[in-house]
Amino acid sequence: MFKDKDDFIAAYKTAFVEESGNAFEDSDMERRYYILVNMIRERLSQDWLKSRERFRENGHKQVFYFSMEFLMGKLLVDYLLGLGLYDTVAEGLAELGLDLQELAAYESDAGLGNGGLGRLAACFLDSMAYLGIPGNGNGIRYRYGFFKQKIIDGFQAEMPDNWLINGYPWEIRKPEKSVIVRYKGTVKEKWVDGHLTVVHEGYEPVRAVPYDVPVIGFGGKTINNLRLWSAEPVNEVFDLSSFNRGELSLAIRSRSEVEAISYILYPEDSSPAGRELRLKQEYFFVAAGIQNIVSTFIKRGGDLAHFSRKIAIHINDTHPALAIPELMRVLMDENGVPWNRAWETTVQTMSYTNHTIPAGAGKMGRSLFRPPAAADLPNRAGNRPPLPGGTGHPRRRWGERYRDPAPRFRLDGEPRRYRQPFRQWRRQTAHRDLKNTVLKDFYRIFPDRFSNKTNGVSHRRFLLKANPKLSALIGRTIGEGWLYRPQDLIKLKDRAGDAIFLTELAAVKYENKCRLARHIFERTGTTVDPNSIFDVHIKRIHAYKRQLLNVLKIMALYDAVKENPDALARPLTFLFAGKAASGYHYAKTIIKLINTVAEQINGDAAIDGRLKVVFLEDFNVSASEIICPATDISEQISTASKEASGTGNMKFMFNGAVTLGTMDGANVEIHDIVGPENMFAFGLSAQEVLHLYRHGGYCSWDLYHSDPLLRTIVDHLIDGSLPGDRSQFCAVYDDLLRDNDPFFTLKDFHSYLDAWKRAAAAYEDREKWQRISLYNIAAAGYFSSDRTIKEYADEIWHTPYTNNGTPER
Ligand code: 26V
Repeated sequence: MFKDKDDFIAAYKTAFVEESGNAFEDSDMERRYYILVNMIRERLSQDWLKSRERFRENGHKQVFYFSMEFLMGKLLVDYLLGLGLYDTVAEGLAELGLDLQELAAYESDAGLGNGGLGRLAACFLDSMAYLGIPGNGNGIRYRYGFFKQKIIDGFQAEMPDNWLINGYPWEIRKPEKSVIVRYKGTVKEKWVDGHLTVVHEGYEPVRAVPYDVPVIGFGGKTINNLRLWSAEPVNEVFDLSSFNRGELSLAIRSRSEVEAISYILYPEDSSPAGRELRLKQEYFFVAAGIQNIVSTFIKRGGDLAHFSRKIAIHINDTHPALAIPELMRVLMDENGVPWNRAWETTVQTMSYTNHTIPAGAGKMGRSLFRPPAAADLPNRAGNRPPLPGGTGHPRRRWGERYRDPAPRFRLDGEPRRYRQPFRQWRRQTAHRDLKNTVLKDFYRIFPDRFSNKTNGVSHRRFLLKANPKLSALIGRTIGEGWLYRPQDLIKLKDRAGDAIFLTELAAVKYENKCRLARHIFERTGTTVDPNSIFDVHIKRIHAYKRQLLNVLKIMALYDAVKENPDALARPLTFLFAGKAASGYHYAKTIIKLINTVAEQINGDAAIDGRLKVVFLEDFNVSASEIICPATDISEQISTASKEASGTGNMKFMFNGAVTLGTMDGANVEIHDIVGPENMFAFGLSAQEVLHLYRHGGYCSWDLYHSDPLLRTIVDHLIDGSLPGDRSQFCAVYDDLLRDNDPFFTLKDFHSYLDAWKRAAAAYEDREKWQRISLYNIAAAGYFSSDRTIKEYADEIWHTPYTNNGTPER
C-alpha cells in the first residue's frame, strides 16, 4: 500500500491538494483526519474485492452472523494494524508533527449495541476475518446508536448518539443491492396446475438498503463484510398524488414510519410500547439478510438441496430468531422446496447462542405476532420437526425421552416479561445449566445439539491496540507470535523469576495509569494518584452486577480511614463507568449513589486524597481501551449464577489486571486457568445461591441487626451522612432490607471485603503482585476470540479456516 514512511508522507500531502485544493499546512485537524481516512479507504477497496473473489473461487462455506447489535467502536487504528501499516503511518504523521491517536479520536464510536452481546459480535467478526473464515455480519444500521450518557448533578441523563452526523467514512452504501421486506397483508394459498403456491397480498413494502463496512483480518489477507441494513420507503414519499391532494403530512408520516424501523437501537429494558417496533426491526434485518443470502446463492448457480453445505447462519441470542421461520418461508413459498426438505435444510443451516439467563427472555406475545405461515408450521399436528427414531407413536419411538406436549416454539408468556427483573431472577439458573432447566425438554430430545462455548475477546483490539506499551514489552520478550497464536503468551511464565522483567511490567502499568489519570482529569477535573491502587468496576449498571457491593466496601474503607488516618497502606482510586438502561430506576439511583459517595470522599480534606472515587461518564468501547491497561484490580462481583459469561473480565486479564470476583460466568474459567492463588475469589457459589432461592432466600434483616459494621454502613444510606436529600437512597436501603437483599449483597459483604483486603495486601509485595499480574497475562491466551471462533467453526458451523496461527503477510 505504502512502500515506506516517505511514500506515505508524499501520498498524504498530495491527497490534500487533490481533495481540498489546499496544502496540508493550511488544513485543520478534522480535515487531516478525513484525508487520512479516505486514503486508507481507497487503498483497502482493492484488497476487499480480492478477498471476495478468493472466497468465490474456493467455494468455502460462508458464515452469516445475525445480530441485533454490533459494538464496533473505532476502526481506523484496527485497520492500520490489520493492514500492517500502523508503524508506517504513525511515523509518517509524527514527522509531520501529528499524533495518530489524536487524529483517530475524530472517528465516532460505532455504538450499535447495549453491551456484552454486541461487543462479542464485533470480536467474533475480527477473529473470523483473521482466521480466513468467510464470515459476514448481518445487522441494522441504526441512525442513532446506544445513547450518550451525561452525568448532571450526579444523575445520568441520556442524549441521542448522533454518530452519523458527519457521515461514517467506513461504510459503503449499496443501493443496487436493496431488497424489499414485506410487512402485514394476507397470505393466500392457491393451487396452480396441481402445485400449491402461496401469494402474499396487501402487504406494506419497505426497502432495505445495505451499507457495507469492511472487517479487516489481522495480516490483511482477508477482508470480510459487515452488512448493516437501513429502512427506506419504496417510493419517494413526496409522491405527487399525495402532494397534489394536499396530503403532504400523510406522506411524510408514512416516510417516517418506515424510517423508524432503523432509527434507533433499543435499550435492554425496552418498554411494551416499543415492542411492536422492535419486532419490526427484528424481522427487518432478518428478512433482508435471508433474502440476500438465498438469492445470491441461487444466482451463483447453487443448488438449494446443498444449501447447508455452503451456508451457515448463526443467530446471536433470540433477537434474530425469526430467521428460522423466514428461511423456511423463503425455501418453501418462494422456491417450492417441500416442507421436509426445507426443515432439514433449516436445521442444518441455523445455529443459536443464548447469552442471557432470565427465563423470560426471548418470548414474544401472540398479540404482537401472528405467525402467518411457516413460523407456526412446526407446531401443527403432523408437522412437528423430524425427530430421531422412525415412525410410530412418539412414546414408542423415544421412550422415556418423550413427554407430551413436545417442545413448542414459545409464542406465549408475554405478561411475565414485564415483572421486576429480580423476581424473574429468582426462578433462574446458572447459564451452563440451561439444558437441565429452561431448555430441558429440548435437551431430552436433542442432546447432541447442545454445547457450551467459552466466550473470548479480540486480544488484538484489547491488548495490541489498547496497550501498545505492554505489547511492545511482550514482543521484546517472546516475539510477535502471540499476535497470531495468543496461547503463546504462556511463554511469559518463564519470566516469573526475572526481577528486571517484573520491574518493566510495573513500569508499563505505571505509564498506563498516568495516561488514564490524565484522561480522568481532562474529563472530570478530578486528580488521581498513579501510585494508588486502581480498582476498577466498568460494565452496565445492574443490580446483579452489584456496583452497590463495591460502594458499600468503599463506604466501609472511608469510615476506617476517618477513624484511623493510617488505616491504608497506600492511596486507593475506585473507578466506575457504565450506563443504566433509561427506564431502570434502581440502576440510575446506583449511579447517583456512586457520585454522591464520590462527592463526599473526594471533597473531604481530612482524607487528604487517600481515597478517590471517580465515575467516568459515557462508557464505551474506546473508554475500555484506555481503562483496562491501567487497571490493577478488576471487579467482577456479580451474584453467582447471574452472569452468563462476562467478557470485560477477559479484557482486564489480557492487560495484567487481577480479578477480584465471584465464581460466576467466565470468572470460573479464569479461576481454573490462572489458579486460585492468582485470582481473589469470594462469595456464595452458584449452587449456594440457587439453594437459597429455592428456600426463600435468607433473612437480611437478621444479618443487618447482628453485624455492627454492616449496620453502620447500610444506615449511611438513610442517616443523612451523605450529602443531599436523606431520602434519596431509601429505595436502595429498602431493597437490601425490606425486599430481603435479592442479590445477596449483604450476605457476600464480609467475604468480599476480606478478599479485597487480601488483594490490597498482596499489592504491597510489589514483586509478588507483578508475578500474579504476569501469570494472568500468560494465561489469558485461552480467552482470545480466535479460540472461541475455531470451536464454533469446528463443531458448529463446520467451516474450514485457512489461517491457523501463522503470519499471513
Ligand atoms: C436484551 C434486549 C432486550 C430488548 C432490547 C434489546 C436487548 C438487547 C440485549 C438484551 C440482553 C443482553 C444480553 C447480553 O448482553 N448478554 C451478555 O452476553 C455476553 C456475551 O455472551 C455475556 O458475556 C454477558 O454475561 C451477558 O450478560
